[in-house]
Amino acid sequence: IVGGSTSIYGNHPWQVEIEIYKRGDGFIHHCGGAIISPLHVLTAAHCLKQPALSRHDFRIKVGDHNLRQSDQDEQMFEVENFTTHPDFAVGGHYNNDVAVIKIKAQRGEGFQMSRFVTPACLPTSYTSYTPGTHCQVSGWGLTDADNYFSKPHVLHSTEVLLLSDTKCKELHSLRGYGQGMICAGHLDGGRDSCNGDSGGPLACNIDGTHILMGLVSWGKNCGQPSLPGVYTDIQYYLNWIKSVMLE
Ligand code: 4AZ
Repeated sequence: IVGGSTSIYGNHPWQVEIEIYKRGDGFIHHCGGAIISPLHVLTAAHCLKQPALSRHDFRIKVGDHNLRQSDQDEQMFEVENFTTHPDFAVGGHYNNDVAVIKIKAQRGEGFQMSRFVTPACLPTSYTSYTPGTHCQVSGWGLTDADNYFSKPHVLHSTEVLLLSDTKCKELHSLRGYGQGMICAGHLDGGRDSCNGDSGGPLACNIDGTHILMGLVSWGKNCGQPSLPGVYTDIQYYLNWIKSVMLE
C-alpha cells in the first residue's frame, strides 16, 4: 500500500494473509485475500495459478497484523483445495483474476470468528456501483513502488475512490482493462495498492456498510497520477463464487 498508514488492530477483520513456501526461506508473505465464510477465502487467481504450485505451497493466516510476530488473534490454516476461474490465463492480461480457497478444517472447524476475524459482506446483484464511493484497500505490499525492500511488517491501508468504468477504460485503454474489472484510486495519484497487496480486499462504504467490491489485481506502477489500481469486480463473479463455495 503506498500513501497509506499502518492499520488499527482489528480494523480489517476480513483481511487474509497468504504465505508461500520458498526453499531456504520457509513460508514468506505472498498475497492478500478476504474471508468470505468460515472455510473460504477469496483471492486473485494470479496469486495461485503459477506453474508447479500446489495447495501444499501455501499457508493461510487470518487475524494477522504483524508478520514478524504471532498476534493475539492470529489463526493459521493449510489449504484443502483452491479453484481458479476457468477463464483465467497464466501469463496473459489478468482477465478473470479470481480464485476461491477452501481451507483445511482443524478438528472439524474453520476460522473462529470474532471481532478480529470476520467474513466480508459480498455485494448482491442489486448493489449499485457508484463512482466516487469511498473504499479501503489493505495489505502487506510495498509502501514505495520504487523500493523492493519497502515491505512493511504491519498491515497497511489507504482510502481510494471508485472510478467510472468509462474513466478506467480511458486511462488503461491499451493495458487490457475490460469486463470483470473495476478501478479505484485518485487521479492525482498518491494512494494505491502495490506489489504484495494482490488478492487483498477493496472494501467500500455503501450506505454505511463495508462491502467487498474488489480484489487487488493489477496496475501500472503504484500511486502514479492517472493510473488507478485495477481490481477484480466481485459483483461480476458472484454466481461463479457462489457455485464454487457449494462444491
Ligand atoms: C502488483 O505488482 C501490483 N497499483 C498490484 C497492484 C497494483 C500494481 C501492481 C496497483 O502486484
